[in-house]
Amino acid sequence: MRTQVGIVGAGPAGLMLARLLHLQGIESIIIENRNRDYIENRIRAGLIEHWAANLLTDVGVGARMQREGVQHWGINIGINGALHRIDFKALVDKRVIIYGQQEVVKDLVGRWLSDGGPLLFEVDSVTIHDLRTQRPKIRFTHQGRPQEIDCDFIAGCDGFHGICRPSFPEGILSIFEREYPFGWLGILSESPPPDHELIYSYTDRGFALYTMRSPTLARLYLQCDHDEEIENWPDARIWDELHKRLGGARTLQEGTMLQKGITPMRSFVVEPMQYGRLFLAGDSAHIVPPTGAKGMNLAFADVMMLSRALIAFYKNKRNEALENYSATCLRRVWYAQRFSWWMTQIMHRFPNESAFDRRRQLSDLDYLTSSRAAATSLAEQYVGLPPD
Ligand code: RFL
Ligand code: PHB
Repeated sequence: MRTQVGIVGAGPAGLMLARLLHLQGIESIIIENRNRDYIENRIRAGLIEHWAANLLTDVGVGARMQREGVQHWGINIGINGALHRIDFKALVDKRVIIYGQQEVVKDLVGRWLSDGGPLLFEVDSVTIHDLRTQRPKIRFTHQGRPQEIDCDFIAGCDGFHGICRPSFPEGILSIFEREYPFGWLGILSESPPPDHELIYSYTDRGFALYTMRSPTLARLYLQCDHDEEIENWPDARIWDELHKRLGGARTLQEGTMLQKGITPMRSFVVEPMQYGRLFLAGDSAHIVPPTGAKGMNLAFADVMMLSRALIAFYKNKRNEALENYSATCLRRVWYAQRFSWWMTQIMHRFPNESAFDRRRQLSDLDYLTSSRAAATSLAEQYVGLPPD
C-alpha cells in the first residue's frame, strides 16, 4: 500500500488528523489494533474545550455533539461541603461541552468510513521503519497477512502504550514524569448527577468529582490509593464515600452502576515529539492526570499543528512548520501539564502531607474562590487556550 501520511492509532488524535488532512486533499491510511466496537465504546474523557468543540463543528463532525452534548458555562469547587461557582461566562465568555470521547470517536469513524477513508481494524505486530528517509514504512499483519504501507510521513497516534514512541532510537528522547500516590475510582451510574454542572470536591476524606454524560447519566470519581483493588470497593462503599465527599450542599441519587474501574494518575512528557519523518501526537507523547480534563483536548491541539505543518509542506513546499512541530506543541503541552499538576495538587490528599501542606491547599482554594483574578486564571486555562 502507498499513502501520503500513515496514521498508527484510531483514537481522537489519529481520527481527527485524518479528517483535517482529508479536507485539504491529503491522503492517509489509519491502522488500529483493536476492533471498531471496542474503540467506539471505551469510556474515557468527557469534557471538550471551547475551541475544540468549535473545531469538531468546523470539520463537519459536530452535529450530534451540538444536539446531545451539554454546554457548561461554569464549574463548582467544593471545599469540605461548601460550594463555590466559577462563572466562565462572566469571566472569559467561553463554555466547555460535556460529550463522551467514545461519541466523538463514533462520529469521526462514521464520517471517515462513509467518505471511503481506509481504516484497518485489528492489525497486529505493527513496526515502523526507515524513519530518517523520505519513504518511511509501516509493517503489520492484517487478517493473517503481512502488509506494508509506504508513506511520506508517519503519525504516531497510538496512545501511551503504543509502539511509535518506543521506536525512537536510544538516546533521542528525554522523559519528564511524575507519578501520583493515588488513583481515581470512576463509575458510570444510571442516575442524575447532583448538579447540572461539575463539582470538584476537596474534602478531608479525599477528592471526589461529580460529572455526567447526560442529565440522567452520572460519571462519578473518588480519589483512592494508587494500588487499590476494585474488589475492595463494593457498590455500597462507593455510594457511602460519594455521599460523604459531596457534603450537604447537594443530594446524590443512587442508580445502577453500568461501569466501574480504577485509573492511575500520572504526568508524562517526552521531548522531542519528532524523529525524522515520525511525528508523535496525543497520549503517545504526553499524559496528564485527568483533574484538568486536558488529555483529549491536547491530542486535538497536536494534530491541528501537525495538519497545518503537513499542509504547508504539500501545498507550499515549506518545511519550517514540520521542523518546529515539536517546539510548537511542547509549549502548549507544558501549559496543560502545569495546569493539570496544579489542579491535582490543590485538590487531593497526599500520604505524606504535613499540617502546613493542608493549610496551604485550603488557602489556595480560598484564594481561588474569592479572587476574581485567580478565578479568571482558572477559567482561562480550563476552557482551553486556542492553538495559536
Ligand atoms: P488513545 O485514545 O489512547 O488512542 C490510541 C489508539 O491507538 C491504538 N493503538 C494502536 N493501533 C495500532 N497499532 C498499535 N501498535 C497500537 N497501539 C495502540 C489504541 O487501541 C487506540 O485506539 O490516544 P489519543 O488519540 O492520543 O487520545 C488521547 C485521549 O484518549 C486521552 O488523552 C483522554 O482520554 C484523557 N482523558 C480526558 N481527556 C480530556 O480531554 N477530557 C477529559 O475529561 C478526560 N477525562 C481521560 C479522562 C482519561 C481517562 N482515562 C481512562 C485514562 C478520564 C479518564 C478516566
Ligand atoms: C469526565 O466527565 O469524565 C471528566 C470531566 C472533567 C475531568 C475529568 C473527567 O476533569
